Amino acid sequence: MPTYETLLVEQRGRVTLVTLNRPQALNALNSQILADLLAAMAAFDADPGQGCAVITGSEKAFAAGADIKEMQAQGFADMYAHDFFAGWDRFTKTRKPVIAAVSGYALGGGCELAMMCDFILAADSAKFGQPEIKLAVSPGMGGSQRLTRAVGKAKAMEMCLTGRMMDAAEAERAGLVSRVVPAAELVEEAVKTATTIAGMAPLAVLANKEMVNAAFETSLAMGVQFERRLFHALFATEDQSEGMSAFVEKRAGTWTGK
Ligand code: CO8
Repeated sequence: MPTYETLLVEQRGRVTLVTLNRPQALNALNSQILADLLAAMAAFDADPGQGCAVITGSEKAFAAGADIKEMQAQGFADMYAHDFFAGWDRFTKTRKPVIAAVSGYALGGGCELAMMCDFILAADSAKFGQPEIKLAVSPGMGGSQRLTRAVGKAKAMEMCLTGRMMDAAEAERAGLVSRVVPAAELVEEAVKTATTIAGMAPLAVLANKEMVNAAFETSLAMGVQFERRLFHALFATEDQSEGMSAFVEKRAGTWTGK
């Protein structure tokens, strides 16, 4: 297993558990964390023994934003010439599912990273916010778009314009997180959920992720068509025949990933 400067990565069966590890900066997302996360996600995607990833932070902070100290001295020319933050788009190209397990602060880039994952499990201590406006900037890693799609215009606009935080209960009501669990059980629950996903037929997992994501990029008719074609395509897999035979024969299916 490679080691990373800013991450702890361990494999729990078919689940890759990635812990953001810059405690001195409340896991603020600097260029090193981005480089490490991209490398860890590429290794996860390429490993046929791994089926689902969990990204978590510390009890106090999932991540308190992009690294303000790294951005402080930058001007427009540097930001534009280097297309600052564009690397995060590569994170969203991870093909296998990634769950964000959020405890404590998920602010600015931290909230945006959580929203780049496929879904968010929140500890009851979680706090979500886009406070960039207080620094006289704005979300820069997709927050204005993903938050709006997740919780609707009213809440997204209020949060971006005031920088107010949402607690876990409000985030669940608003549809930002899939579930809230006690903080002490967060990582265990996320790994359990990831283990369930990693136990499914691998091609069906990829297809399900791809079609849900298509809902954000297409019209309803195109999305329904895309879903149906992928559904048809799954009937070309060995695992589809195994899955349906196993059901009829009242036994558990075993998957080949083919
Ligand atoms: N960047 C760098 N360092 C940070 C960050 C951050 N985002 N957040 C916290 N830290 C550091 C603090 O500076 C402090 O370091 P030190 O001990 O050296 O002073 C250490 O982490 C601990 O933080 P605090 O002492 O502040 O801890 P508290 O418990 O008092 O407060 C908070 C916790 C409320 C989370 C507080 O740290 C905070 O408000 N942090 C900043 C939150 C924020 O504004 N996040 C948004 C950042 S901007 C962003 O994410 C996207 C910008 C998009 C720009 C677009 C460009 C293209």
